[in-house]
Amino acid sequence: MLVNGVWQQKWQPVQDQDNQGRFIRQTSSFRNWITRDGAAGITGLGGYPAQAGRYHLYVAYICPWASRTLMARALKGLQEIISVSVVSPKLTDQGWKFAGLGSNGQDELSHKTYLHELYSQVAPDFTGRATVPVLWDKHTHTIVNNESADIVRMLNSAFVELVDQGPDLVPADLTAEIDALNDYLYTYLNNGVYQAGFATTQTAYEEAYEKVFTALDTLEQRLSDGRLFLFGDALTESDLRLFVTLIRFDLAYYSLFKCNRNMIKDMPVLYRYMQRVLRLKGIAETVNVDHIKQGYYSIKALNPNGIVPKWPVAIFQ
Ligand SMILES: N[C@@H](CCC(=O)N[C@@H](CS)C(=O)NCC(=O)O)C(=O)O
Repeated sequence: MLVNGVWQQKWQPVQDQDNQGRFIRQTSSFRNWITRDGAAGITGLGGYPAQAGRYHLYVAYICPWASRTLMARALKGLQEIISVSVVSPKLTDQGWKFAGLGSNGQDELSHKTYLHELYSQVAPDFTGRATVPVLWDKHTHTIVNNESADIVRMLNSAFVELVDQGPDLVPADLTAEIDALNDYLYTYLNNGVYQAGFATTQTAYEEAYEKVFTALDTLEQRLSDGRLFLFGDALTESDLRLFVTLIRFDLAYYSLFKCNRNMIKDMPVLYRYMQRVLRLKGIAETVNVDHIKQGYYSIKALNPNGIVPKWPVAIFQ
């Protein structure tokens, strides 16, 4: 992580923990908004109007938070409007490394080697983790936002005058229910699996494990009335949040994070639901199984020798 803009080598014991060994995720620090006309958004400064070709997303395919921004970009037809760089899947001693698309392995856009260099360029005294996703403004060379929840909402509504495509992921009449379900999904499932994986006490692990499987059982039940998606026949933001965890579950969370009561393939309703979302236009391109495997099993704190298990499971069947 960065401390006062300087990279610290001892970053791998991932994130923070409380005195019971529970994993605590860092809160995001760049919270500006792109809006239709550049007016200030919910949490941040204005000055970021929706424009084609101006913004860029830095993502990792392994990262569920980054992947939900990629899903929103695909569903809303913004591939030509917002460009993307994908970092290398394996976490290095200096965090995320650009995938070397430009000559000499540097990012074509920033000419940097590591993501943390982007953070310290923008905020020379930045203290915190250099996380993906990063929404970057190519005009002012700055980070607009590094909170995926905000980015998904911006992509849902800010660009509609440029491209009016795809579902409204947060319809006004469902916003409160979506927010409530999102909170539940985050606490019990999206972050729950990480809390199981990064727990440093048996109690913290078992607490997280119970949350994860309580959520999966609840969702299996909710979806078993024949509905296509969490809120009925139309896809919403909550579906993006559920999908990103489901698609990584059998590949990484079941074994590496010890969420091993059962796999998603053993939960028929959730498995069919996952395949349904995966088949939506543009979604399969946001899932890179090889990156997911390589990336998770490169977390040294959990897997010091970096052995990547063999997989009997084909999630695209
Ligand atoms: N609140 C952030 C969380 C992002 C996050 O935790 N990203 C992870 C990858 S899944 C990361 O970049 N970790 C690098 C680190 O912790 O040093 C969001 O949802 O955008």
